[in-house]
Amino acid sequence: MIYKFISLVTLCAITLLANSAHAGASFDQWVTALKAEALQKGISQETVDSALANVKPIPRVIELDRKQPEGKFTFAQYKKRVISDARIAQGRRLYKKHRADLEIAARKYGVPAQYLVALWGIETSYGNNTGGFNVVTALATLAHDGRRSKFFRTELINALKIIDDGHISAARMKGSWAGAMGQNQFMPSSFHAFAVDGNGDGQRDIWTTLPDVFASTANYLGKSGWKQDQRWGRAVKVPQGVSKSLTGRKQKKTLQQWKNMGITLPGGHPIPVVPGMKAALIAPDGLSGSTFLAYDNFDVIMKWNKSTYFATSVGLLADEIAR
Ligand SMILES: [Ca+2]
Repeated sequence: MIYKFISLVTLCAITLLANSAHAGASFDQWVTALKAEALQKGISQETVDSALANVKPIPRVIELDRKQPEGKFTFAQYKKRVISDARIAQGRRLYKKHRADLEIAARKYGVPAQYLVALWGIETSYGNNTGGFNVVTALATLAHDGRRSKFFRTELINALKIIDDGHISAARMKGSWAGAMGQNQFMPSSFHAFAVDGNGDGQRDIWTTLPDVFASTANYLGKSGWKQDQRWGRAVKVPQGVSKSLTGRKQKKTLQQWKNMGITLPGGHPIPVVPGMKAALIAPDGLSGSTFLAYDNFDVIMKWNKSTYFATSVGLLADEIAR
């Protein structure tokens, strides 16, 4: 009874403090309540104390959160930045260099290796740009801030759990300003759902162990419904007269129907038709820009990042890497 009473009081305190964050509760008070919540959720005292010792908000994180560059680029501009010749060349080199580890992950989870390399390349430039922020501090900053407190607070508790499980130390847990971690930029919740131990050492290390990075990415896509006998989609040519109203990811038609409308490969050859297989017509810059038929795997990539620009670029880079 007494325990119940105490935990109820603690809970009320947590709720009060969480709700009053944007009303001006001091950051230190907020951290105190967070520590109580973390302990209650089974994270050890040692982890809570060490990971949250001296944690202070990072002003730069708030600044970056306020000015996200959504919708600033056309797809043509975005693609030029994301799929540079240098990135393609490096992707091909790394594909060869890490072929053995990539193939193990590809076979086990049923996702072709070029997609694992493409995601690695686009997320962090093949591990070169994983973000220099301490994930716990960045997430604490955003969870305290108030704009999306609930989401980031959950991610912060998830991050503490990863540290507590011994996969990485708090100091080495680096990521983006928004808490996306390691070489494939998993949020802590994705880490719990999809990160796997590729090299069998007992740790799921998406920061420095490439077999773990590849296996975790492959597991994410595999569990999200990847169809290994299909591509992501392909570039196509759309004839005059096809209505813009037919474009968009939700409007699927069979490949035969698209073919009947005169859609061809970019060079004018007929598109391959698999009976019953459906695709959506994607035109990120309108029908006068680049156009694509997107298959079911396109939707799987969209689960990773809900952006048509992103999914199309992953597909195109994967094709270039495997070419
Ligand atoms: Ca491992």
